[in-house]
Amino acid sequence: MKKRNIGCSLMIAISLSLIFALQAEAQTTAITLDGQFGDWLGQPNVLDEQDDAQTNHSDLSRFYFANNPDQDYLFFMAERWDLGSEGLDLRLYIDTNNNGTTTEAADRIVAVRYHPNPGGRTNVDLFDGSGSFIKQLANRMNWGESGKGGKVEWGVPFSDLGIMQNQTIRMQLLSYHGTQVSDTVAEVQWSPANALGTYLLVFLGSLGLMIVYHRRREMR
Ligand SMILES: [Ca+2]
Ligand SMILES: [Ca+2]
Ligand SMILES: [Ca+2]
Repeated sequence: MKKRNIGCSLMIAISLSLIFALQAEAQTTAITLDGQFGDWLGQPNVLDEQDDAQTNHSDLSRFYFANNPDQDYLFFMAERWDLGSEGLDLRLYIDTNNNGTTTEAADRIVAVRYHPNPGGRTNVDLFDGSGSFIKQLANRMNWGESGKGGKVEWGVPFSDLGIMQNQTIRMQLLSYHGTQVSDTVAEVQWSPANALGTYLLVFLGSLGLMIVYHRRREMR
């Protein structure tokens, strides 16, 4: 019964996420990496439920993604339920060739370390799917909320991801408690270049559902 309830709540959460994502309109402001978050209003996002993580400070609530017109750059924002002063460790797994696995050299892992004190300090490192370090994308940038914070934003150039306009990718955001996965947001499939025009395709695939469901089962 408990497993069925988990599956049911996941379905509801993901359905709500899809609604939020499809509500995204073209009338949004450009994203700026500045530790301010009004620019994310109306951008596509995925909802994640509360009290499903290993710790409160790593319990994610939303994952946002966007790109600006005429800029080959992907922007992301993570939000947690707890507005605390503790740090937040994130990994964004990007299946760049959209084949259902994130462990290939062509795939990417974006590691984000955010600490509200001092000043919402944020470090971002880029790895390929096999775990090999590629480059540092940010060092002590003030891209997160300071004080008691819950939000952090970051960006990755298309060139560092090895993707082109109109290329469909899959993404999944995880938070960590030490070396263990703490929280997992539903997988998103995205064609970033579509955000430049009037049509944005956001699809939460059945594979993503399976991955999330099984990872949560493993956590219990
Ligand atoms: Ca901003
Ligand atoms: Ca959560
Ligand atoms: Ca792949």
